[in-house]
Amino acid sequence: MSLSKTPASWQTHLPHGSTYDASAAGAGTPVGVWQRHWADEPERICLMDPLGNGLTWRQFEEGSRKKAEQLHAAGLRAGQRVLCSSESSLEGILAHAACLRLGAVALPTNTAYREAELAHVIGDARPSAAIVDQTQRADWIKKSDPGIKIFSPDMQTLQEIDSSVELDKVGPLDPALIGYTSGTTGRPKGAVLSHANLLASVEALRLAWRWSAQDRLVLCLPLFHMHGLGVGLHGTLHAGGSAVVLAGFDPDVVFDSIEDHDATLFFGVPTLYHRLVDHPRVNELSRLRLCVSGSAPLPAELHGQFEKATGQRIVERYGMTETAMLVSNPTDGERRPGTVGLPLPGVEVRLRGEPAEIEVKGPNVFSGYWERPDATAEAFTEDDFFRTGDLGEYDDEGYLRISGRAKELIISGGYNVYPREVEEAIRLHPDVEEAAVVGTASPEWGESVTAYLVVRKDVPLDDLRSFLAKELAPYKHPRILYVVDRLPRNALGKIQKHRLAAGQVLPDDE
Ligand code: MLC
Ligand code: AMP
Repeated sequence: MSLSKTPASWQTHLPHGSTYDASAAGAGTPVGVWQRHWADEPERICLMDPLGNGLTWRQFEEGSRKKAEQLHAAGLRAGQRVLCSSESSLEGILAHAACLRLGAVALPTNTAYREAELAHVIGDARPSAAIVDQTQRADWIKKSDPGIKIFSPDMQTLQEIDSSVELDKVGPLDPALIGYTSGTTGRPKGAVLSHANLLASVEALRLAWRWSAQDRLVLCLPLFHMHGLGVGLHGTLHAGGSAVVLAGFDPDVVFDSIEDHDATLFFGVPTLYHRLVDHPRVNELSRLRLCVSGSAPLPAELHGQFEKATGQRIVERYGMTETAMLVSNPTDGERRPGTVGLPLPGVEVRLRGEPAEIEVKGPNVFSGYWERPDATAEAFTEDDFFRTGDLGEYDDEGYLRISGRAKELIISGGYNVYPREVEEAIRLHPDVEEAAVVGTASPEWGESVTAYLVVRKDVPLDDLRSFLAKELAPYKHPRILYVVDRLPRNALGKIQKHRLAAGQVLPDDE
């Protein structure tokens, strides 16, 4: 295996004269930092909704304490898992903070998940409690495991609670959250992130993005994935800044929030920038201090259009559920479109093999998958670098460019879709003989889930999607469907997916 040259140093990210202490960053907990904030500035606003109803640090402390006491009264103890699946809200955030303060492990779960997807997460992680905002989801959870205690995010209760619970005792290496992600196996596995992993990542971002107590983020990304939760929410609480928490992405609410609340930061997946760039109010984004994009490749052309419309040069960065944030374009240096930048403080990045895979190490990198020693062993090299499954190269200035993926993965609108999971669900359809699923280029979604089917009887796209409705979240459903005579295979019988993705197929064209 060949190891290529090392990229430009992460020192580039540091503000002039400052240092980054990797061992300190990896030795604390987010809760430890929050304790300092609520002790030092109890009346400072940390979170608000778009109407301006705010939470001060004192209210954050009290609200999360109350919820932690309620979870404890219901029997929840440190180390047990809590499935969290609701639309973003201040109450939901307090519930998340309550889990971390109690030492319980948060299981953030996509609200689009259907019964079968939830059942898989529940069967695997065996949560003791769930915090959900929909009766249908609560019913599915109960069906999967009647022993799970179910709460709404506001956790209203009339019962007397024991307020002598000891909180904030978690250690850096204790598990803080489990993010479900798949890799190549089709069935999602849980990436266990420690409190120190979360802290190390947001400390690097604080330095790299000059994130300060004066910053106010418009946070419209869902809080059940790394981007909204690990970057947006945890970054805000770490820096001691504030966030306007939106229930979802609506351009007008984003523009109004920026104006009404003097926001300084906006984070989005490329699909959001694609939708914003043509909006009549787009130039209102010009007043922000910083716009960041991640979770999927930001086309260089969109970067240019956005700069033209707003004067903002988007900072593109790269991360993963397993590692939190890894690489970012600099805030004070050159921001290179089409690249994800330079390794963040504390993160080692190397390229190995041909084509070169990106391998990473650092205090932000998780230590393994939940109860999957086999998958964990496969994911790390002999010298403890994590294999990202992404392919990369450095440009002439040492900026990392993501050139492809070694893993089979489609990223649609920032959500990961695993072709194998979709293929397995499609194959259950009685009229489908064979199915291959690939991502095809889409200006809005980045990639669109595209199915190639060999059928016994015609299967219209809408029928296929209704058939999948019970098994798969709607964002995983094919948006494009081709019926073909046969799937292209190589001499070993393996389906040639690259040819499908490039639109080269149909067997008749051969
Ligand atoms: C919604 N739909 C999608 C979709 N999101 N289809 C494909 N891909 C997606 N991502 C579908 C719905 O199922 C529905 O279909 C229709 O679009 C409208 O639904 P909606 O809920 O109104 O959509 P909208 O609110 O517009 O959602 C689009 C979006 C959302 C871009 C705002 O997808 C989103 O918030 N994406 C961000 C995901 C994210 O946070 N990723 C971070 C992962 S962490 P139908 O058929 O019912 O009409 C990570 C690590 C890192 O990757 O580095 O950050
Ligand atoms: P997830 O498992 O949801 O955390 O998704 C992680 C994957 O998203 C990475 O392995 C990359 O493939 C992809 N990703 C994240 N950020 C970027 C980016 N800026 N450019 C390209 N791909 C990205």
